[in-house]
Formats: sequence, structure tokens, C-alpha cells
Amino acid sequence: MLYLSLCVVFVPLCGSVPLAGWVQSPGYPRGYEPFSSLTWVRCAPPGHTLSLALTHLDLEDSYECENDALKVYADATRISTLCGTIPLQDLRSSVNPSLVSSPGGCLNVSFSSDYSNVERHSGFRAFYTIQDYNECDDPNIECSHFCYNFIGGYLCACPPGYVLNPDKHNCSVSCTEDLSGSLRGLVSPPGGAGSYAEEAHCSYSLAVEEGLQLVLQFTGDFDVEARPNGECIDAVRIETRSKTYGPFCGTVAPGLIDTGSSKVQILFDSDNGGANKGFTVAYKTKRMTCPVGVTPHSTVLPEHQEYVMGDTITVTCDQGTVVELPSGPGIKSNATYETRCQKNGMWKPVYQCGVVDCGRPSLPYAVKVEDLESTHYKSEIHFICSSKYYQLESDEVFTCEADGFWKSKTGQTNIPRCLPICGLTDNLIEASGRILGGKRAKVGQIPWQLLIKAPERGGASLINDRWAVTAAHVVDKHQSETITVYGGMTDGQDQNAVVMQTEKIIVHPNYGKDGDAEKEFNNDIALLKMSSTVELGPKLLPICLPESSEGAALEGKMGTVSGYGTTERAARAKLLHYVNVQEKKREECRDPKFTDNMFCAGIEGGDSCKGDSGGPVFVPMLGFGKPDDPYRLKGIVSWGPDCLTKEYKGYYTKVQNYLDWIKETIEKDGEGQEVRK
Ligand code: 4AZ
Repeated sequence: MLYLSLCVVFVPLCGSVPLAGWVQSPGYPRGYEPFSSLTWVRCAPPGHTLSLALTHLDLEDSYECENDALKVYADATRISTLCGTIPLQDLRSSVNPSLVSSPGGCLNVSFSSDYSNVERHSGFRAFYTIQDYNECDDPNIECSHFCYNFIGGYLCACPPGYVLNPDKHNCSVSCTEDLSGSLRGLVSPPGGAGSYAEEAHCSYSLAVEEGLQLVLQFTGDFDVEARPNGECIDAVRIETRSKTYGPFCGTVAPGLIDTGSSKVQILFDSDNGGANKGFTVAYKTKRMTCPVGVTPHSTVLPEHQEYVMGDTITVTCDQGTVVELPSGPGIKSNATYETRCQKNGMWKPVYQCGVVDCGRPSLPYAVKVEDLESTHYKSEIHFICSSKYYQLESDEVFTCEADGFWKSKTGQTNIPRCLPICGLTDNLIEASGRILGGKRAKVGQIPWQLLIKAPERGGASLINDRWAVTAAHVVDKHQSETITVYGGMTDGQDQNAVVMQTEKIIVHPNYGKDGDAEKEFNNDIALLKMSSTVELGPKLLPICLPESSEGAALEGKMGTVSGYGTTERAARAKLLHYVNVQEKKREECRDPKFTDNMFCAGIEGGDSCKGDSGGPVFVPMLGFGKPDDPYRLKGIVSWGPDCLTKEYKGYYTKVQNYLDWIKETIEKDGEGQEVRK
């Protein structure tokens, strides 16, 4: 009954709004006592407000209501302070409309009286209600398109063609479409009245079966918002797994796009301004093609404008480049491989063609490389010898060829060796001229002369940086021993002599043999291999071997024989002596021991003697050697009548007869021998 009567008085507050309750001053309506008080709090549920409607107010009036007062707070803020008597009409029009909580907020009523009442006041009475809060009317809450209020909340909504953004307030154009399986069609951003929608974020997904690729063509008008400098404000992008085309904007349509992909996304983004026409993309499919180029620095066969799935081609790396992987499927040679166009539009396998690298060659002994900048294709390498006592055996410049080998101009691939210069004394290299009756040699004058002190005293001649020649009869009985050989001196007791050890002693296989016991000195020659390469220098240099063409016409010519053998003064000369001798006519050499492998020589007052055996007889005679006519080992001191009988006739092994044996023996020994660095 009361509710109904209130609704008559407070029509705007009733209707669908339920009355929630009353609040009144203590002792109402009889009147409140001095020092009475009341506090009251109620809160609105979310999406609702709480309203208070005073139906009666009769309090003691005072300045700023400092005696008795009714105070109303919305949350923590005081929204009203009341006292005195206010007629219902005024309460309704000017007080009650302000007594509203915030949505979901609380109202707090606080009443208090003091002692000073002179007359009785009835107090106050109010009823409170909760009501839905209409958020759509709230200027702070903005739905971009439509707002729907409901009891306890609100909802933003979008017109057709738009979707609500995750912020639940703004709508944007709905243009995300899955066009998978569609083989041809058109794509345009949504819009109306000749321009595309604002705030559009479109993504059109195209997907066709593998083996097909999507081809896109912009047709009709192309007009996408751009700044005058060409920078895109709105933009179209085409994305494949491996590539992005665009962003495109402006008024010039991009050309045909062979995407090479079976999956493509057409993306379009617009902002909230502009009035541009948009674009239309026509999409269709064609068979998947593979790119025309497979690997940089290569050519392919067969050559076509276009390759489709299943095509197989041969890739050949350009001259000077090779397939970078040494082995793998499809590799046919170091510069070619086969590859096949796959249904995903990719070639498989793909190898890179890398520049040929000849690398740093391993260098033979005494060979050096002059500042090498690159070892790649076409680089040049210059070989030099580590000292002036060596000479490069062939071309000095090699080029890195496409096959990965260093090659000389003449096509040689073997790295040239540095061969010891022979038959020249240091001064000639620079220039680029008991010995009975002999003279003392100076250091470096006969730098190939070696001395064997034990087990049998004799001489030897250095013929390169590892080998020496001596007489077989000096070393014959000691072939399995290591013999010490001295060189680089003219004084047999020189402490600074170069001391060498033999590694091998190879006596001529036919030494002393001729089916004739008397020919005991036949083939009196032996080779000594030193245990290591000897360092050549002004005091120690090899002598050349005779030229194979040198004929017997040399008879009568002068040569020089040298050694530490018996002299007129001593059985064993301390110092190296030499004497010039003349080759005698064969008739003069007649002797039962004489063979074709010997010659005899001597000169009045000059001969070799005991202890000189194994040492050299060389031509031209000392002092006459020249760079174009170097000293050559003509003979090896072998035997003769006791030189003290002064017949001045010595027998020598004819070295010329052993050129092949020497060469073969040394070469055979070198086989399998590692190249010295
Ligand atoms: C020897 O007994 C020897 N005059 C060497 C050479 C000559 C004679 C004898 C030649 O070693």
C-alpha cells in the first residue's frame, strides 16, 4: 500500500525500478533527540546506480548546518549537506536529482544532531532505489557505431560488413577471407560510394594445391592512398612464404606477379581517412615453375625460358668455379651437377659454385714462393730458389687453372725443383772463371772436393746437394758402414769443415768385374748418399757431370786433378793440392788392367797419388771454368803405377760411361721420398 502511494508521488522513480528500502532519522516522525546520530551505507551492483529520494526533511536550521545535519556522500565525496525544513516539492526538484551514486558505487548517509534544539523537529525520511545505469548515454563510453544498453551493462555493435575490434568498442571492416581452393577470382577491399572502407585490415588467403602457383594481376582502377612523395598511407602487400611484394599504393598498378608459390596472402590496410577508389586483383593459377637461375656463377643445360615441375637440368659452374660440396646427390663432376624442378617451385639439389682454389703448393727443397696474394683461379705464383747456389729447373711463373692445379705456361703441373748450380765456384756464380807437382788450392777454388779420412783415405766429389761420387775401391769394403765425409775446406784438419755422414754407399754393381781377374779396377765408381741435404755455400758446391755427347776427341786436353793424397813432402797432405794433367792417348795407357771405362792422364811432373783415389779430375782445368763452360767431373782418381816412380801416369774412371747409372741410381733412390719443405 505504501509502495503504491509513493509511486503516485514519485512517478519518475517507480515504474520498472524496484524500491530497495527506506532510511530515516532516529525517532522519525516523532522527532529526534539531541545528540542522536545515524550512518547508513548502501552500494549499487555493477552497471547500476543507487539513488536516494528524500520524502521529508525537517531538521534544526543552522549556519552551514553546523548544528544538526544530514550529509550524503557518493563514495568518498560529499554530494549534499542538508538542514532546516525543505518542502517536498523542492526536495524533488533540487535535492533528490543529485543524490545518485556512480555506476556500481556507494552512497553514504550520515545524520547527527547536537544538544541545542529549542523545538522538536521531526527529522528526515528517504527511500532508496537501485536502477540500471545507461552507459550509452555516458559521454565517456563511446561505441564507434551502435550502443545497446541492458540492465547491468551495455554492448557496442557494428553494422553489416564490419567486425567489432578486440577493444569491444570500435568496428572495422571485415575483410579477412579464406579463399583456399579457389583457382581463379577477384579480390577487392570492401567499400561503398566509389571508395574503400576506412580502418580496413584485410587479409585474403589464397591456397592452391602444390605443383600449381598463383599468378596475380591488378585489373581496373588502382588508387590507394599515398603521400605526394610516394610513401604509402594505405597499402596493398602480397606475401608468399619466401617473399613480400609491395607495399603498393598510388595510382600506378603493379605489373603481373608470378608468385612462384601455391600459397599467397593479399593484405590491405587503410587508415581512417581518404577517399580512394581501391584496387582489384585477379588471381589465377599456372603450373609451378622453377627459377631460370639455379646457382650464381653457373650455366644450365638445356636452356629454356621457363622450367616446370619435373624438369631436370644440368648446372655447370663457370670457368674457374667448382661445386662447393665435394660429393652429394646429383653431382657429376667437380663443376657440374644435375637438379630437378620440384613441385614447390624450387630446384633440388642446389649447390653453390665456389671459386677454384689451388691452395699453397707443397714446395720441394730450396724452393720458395714470392709474395703470394691469392691462391684462387687465375692467380699467379712465382717460384724462386732459396739461395743463389740453386737454379729453378723450369718456368718460374705458374697460374692457378680452372682444374685446381698450378700450371706453367708450358702446361707443366709439377712444381719446379731448385737444382744445385754445378761446376761453378762462388765467384763465377756471382759473375754470371799426392798430388805430385801440385799447388795448394784456395778455399772455394775446388768447392766440390770432399775428403774421406777413414776407414780408407780418399777423395770424393759432390755432384748435388745430397750425393757424391768416389772410387769404388775406397769404400768397397765398407758399404754397410757410415762413413764421415768432410767438405767446404782446403785443410784436412779444418775444425770448421762441413761434416757429412753417408746414408748409403752404392758401389757400381760391376766393379772389378770383366770376366778377367786382371781388370780389378774396372767400373771403379761408387755413389755416396749423405744422411741429409748439405747446405751449399761458397766453400761447398757440386761439380757438373760430363755431357753425354762429349766425345773421345778430348784426348790431349788439359784437366785438373785434386786431392789430399801423397805429395813429395808428405804421405798424407794436410792441405788440398791440385795439378793440371793432360789426357793421354789410349795407346799410351796400355796396361793389362786398362779397360774402356778408364782413361789415363798425367803430365811431366804432375800426377795423382796414393790418397787421392776417389777424388776428381775435372775439365776445363782450374781457372778456366765459365758459366757457359762449367767444371765437369771427367774422371775419378783410380789407380796407377806407384806415383813415386815418377811415371806421371794415372788411371781414372771415365765418368761419362756412368751417366745413366748415376742418374738411375739417384732417381730410383728418390722414389717415394717425401718432398722436403
Ligand atoms: C793409389 O795408390 C794411386 N798416379 C792413385 C793414383 C795413382 C797411383 C796410385 C796415379 O791410390
